[in-house]
Amino acid sequence: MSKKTLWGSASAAYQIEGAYKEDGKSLSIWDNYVRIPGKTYKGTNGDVACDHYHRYKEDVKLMKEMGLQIYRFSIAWTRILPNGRGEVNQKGIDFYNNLIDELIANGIEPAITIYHWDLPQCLQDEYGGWASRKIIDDFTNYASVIFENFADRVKKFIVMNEPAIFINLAYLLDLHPPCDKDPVKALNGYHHTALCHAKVVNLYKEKGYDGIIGSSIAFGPTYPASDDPKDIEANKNHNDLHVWWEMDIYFKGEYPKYGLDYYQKKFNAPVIEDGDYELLKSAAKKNDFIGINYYQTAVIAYNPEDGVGSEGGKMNNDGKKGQFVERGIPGIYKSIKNNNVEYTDWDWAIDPDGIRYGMVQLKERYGQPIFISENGLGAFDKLEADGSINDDYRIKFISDHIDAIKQATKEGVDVLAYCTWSFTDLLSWLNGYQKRYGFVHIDFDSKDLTRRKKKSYHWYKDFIKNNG
Ligand code: BGP
Repeated sequence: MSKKTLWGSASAAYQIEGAYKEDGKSLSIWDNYVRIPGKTYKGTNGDVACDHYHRYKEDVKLMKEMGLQIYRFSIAWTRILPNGRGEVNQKGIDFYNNLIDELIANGIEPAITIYHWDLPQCLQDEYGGWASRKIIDDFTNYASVIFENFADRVKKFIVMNEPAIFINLAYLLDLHPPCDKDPVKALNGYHHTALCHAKVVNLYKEKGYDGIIGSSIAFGPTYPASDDPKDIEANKNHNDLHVWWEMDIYFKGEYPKYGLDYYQKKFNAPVIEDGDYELLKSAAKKNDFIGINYYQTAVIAYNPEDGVGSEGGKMNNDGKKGQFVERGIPGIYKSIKNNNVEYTDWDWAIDPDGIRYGMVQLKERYGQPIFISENGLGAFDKLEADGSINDDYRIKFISDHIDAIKQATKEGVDVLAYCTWSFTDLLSWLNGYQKRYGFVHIDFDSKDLTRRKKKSYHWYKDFIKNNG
């Protein structure tokens, strides 16, 4: 393992901060969406969440005691620019300044995610948010406010978190705000995220800040279902429509040809304006790392003309295992169950070797260092009568993935940092508080949101102490 790999954890503003309308913060699309009946598991929301806004010192103290080397968190746009643009809210800036200073004082490197899904509602209302190119100027301005205020002390920036997830769940699957099903908006929206990333990377470099910058993609490597040439071709086509589609435009500045032909023919989208490729390519060259959030792999098979579509079944957001459904594009591909691996209670495939396999692919395709910005296990944890939480399954999950990462480094992959998802338990967007990821248990039923160290907390602490 490269000596410089930093061991850390990650979070996102909406999932931990709470204080959803305090100190001048305006409402984001998530603050409103969670109030629509039936949208989230049992109507859970982030109004209070972990109350990290008021308790960040206690959380940082726990990080320090663990020996965490890097902590990735996101900025809530609505805290620092309540109108989306214009007047800066000093109280929002103060909160993040305090958090950054507290981290640094405790020997933990802060890493900022600029956008982790909580768009100001006012920009959604004004011009339709990500569906409009107007987002580009507002986003770049928002990023510039972040750089001006925090880049003196923060040296690692992740511009976008999982753009394909927030776009596709909003514009294809009706599962994220603004729930506006329209494949053209999905394709254009994704293109706009890439343009925002590119503008912000260029801005950061032009201003000469002395840190590194990239974006994080939800990376799910895939295997063909068999050695049948039809499955192998289906897998290749799937990746050109999704996996490489999502990555190439960020890290090469172009779309895979098969995917572009398919989407242009079918939807006449995305709309690519003069100068877009130039911008995207110039930023791809300056990008410092590829961020990946790795949870699982998929198996891809050929899908006959009368086969499954992208609809059907519901998403497992209650943790009742066994709700996996095949989805795909008739005549092209479908994703099927992997019978060689175990699944979590939320039907996510557990495949540690997949992260090695995927990172080696990324090294060959892009040749850039990798920042693992999320990896972790969502599970039901049991709080024992004596206050202990014995999450041996999480220890196994994380240590198996770290072993695979070590193997990848032997195969030449440069890993800058590894951040688990997550440090404390937090709100899972659609799955409520019962799907837990943290090293630190939070008793969401108790009034004071008691923090307790899980068994995995002590394990990761020892692991970091011994440098892996
Ligand atoms: C990623 C998000 C995180 C986090 C994680 C776990 O997609 O970037 O914010 O939520 O997945 O997902 P979930 O909470 O759905 O289990």
